[in-house]
Amino acid sequence: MIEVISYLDESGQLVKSCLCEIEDAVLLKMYRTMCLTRHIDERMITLQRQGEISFALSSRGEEACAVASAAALEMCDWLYPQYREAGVMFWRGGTTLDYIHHMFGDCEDSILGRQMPNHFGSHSLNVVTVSSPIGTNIPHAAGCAYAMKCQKEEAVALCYFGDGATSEGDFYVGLNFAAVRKCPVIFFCRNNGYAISTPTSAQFVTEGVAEKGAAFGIPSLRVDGNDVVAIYDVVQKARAACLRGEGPQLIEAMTYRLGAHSTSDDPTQYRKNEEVKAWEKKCPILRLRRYLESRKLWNEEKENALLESVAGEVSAAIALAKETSPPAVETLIQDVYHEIPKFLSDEIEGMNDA
Ligand SMILES: Cc1ncc(C[n+]2csc(CCOP(=O)(O)OP(=O)(O)O)c2C)c(N)n1
Repeated sequence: MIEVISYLDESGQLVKSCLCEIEDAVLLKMYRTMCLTRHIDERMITLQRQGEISFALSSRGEEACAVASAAALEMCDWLYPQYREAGVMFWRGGTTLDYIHHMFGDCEDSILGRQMPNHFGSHSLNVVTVSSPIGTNIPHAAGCAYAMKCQKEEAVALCYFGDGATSEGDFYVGLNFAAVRKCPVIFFCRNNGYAISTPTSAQFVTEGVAEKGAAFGIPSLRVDGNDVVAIYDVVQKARAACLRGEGPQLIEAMTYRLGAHSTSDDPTQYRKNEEVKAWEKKCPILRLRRYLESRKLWNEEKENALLESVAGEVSAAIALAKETSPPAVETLIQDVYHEIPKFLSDEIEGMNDA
């Protein structure tokens, strides 16, 4: 059985053996970023139900994976998110307003509504745009890491994916390439128990995903995915190993998807409420809050001020996005052709005339 590395227990106390030290400012920024992510997710689901946006996915319960891992890296490192990693955008300085414009797919969305909601990305933040086909980001990240190795860059790529992505061929292709070429890439799997309605028990007979990394000769470990301290520590160590030339590293973060897969899903059809309730007690945000309180870094007053400021920031951004026009029809084919074929320019003209 592979051990699950965990430093912060459910009551927010650090286990004695923990040697990882994280600066207070980093802990507080992680907490704010996780709270912001959760609040935005909740508001986006409501907006979808109100018909304001087309679709929404949430990282409820999994916020620590994105935020603590991003916190352990440097800005020069390239990130390849799946779609439950909005927290990396906020950690790296992406604004609430930019994110909400993206969720609306309006003319201020950096990708002009040409992707689904939650398919964020940012060139300036070194975050590669989310790709809908599951698992395709895995060989992309391996290739990026190989290029950085060839160019002798002091940076790594980190690729996020769910347990479901490890049932795709791209997972095996990406891991094997990275292992053979000793690419400086961290494969970060959020094992949240499900690929939509398919539980991990129906996907593989191993205990989890770490065993699969070991099969490629990749150092692979399992960490508590709701524990920011443990995630920060293992990602920092994995980065150092990559930069020492030790090749790819795999981290399996054990977590749970507390919400539905997306606004197109009803999880009551395939899992029991007791299972969800048990995981709610392991909430990564609550656990970090208790730890901050035990270190006298947090209290009720600060909590209320934070929630108020986050709610205000998000409401203001939503109000602006509601007033923003959709992208111009021409942008549908912008950046695709050197010379736009006549049949398409005719179609665009027809749509504009309609
Ligand atoms: C190649 C491919 N097959 C199927 C889908 C449909 N699909 C979208 S998300 C998803 C589940 C992915 O599960 P997992 O990787 O565990 O991530 P999670 O949603 O649990 O975070 C599936 C099957 C897809 N987008 N791409």
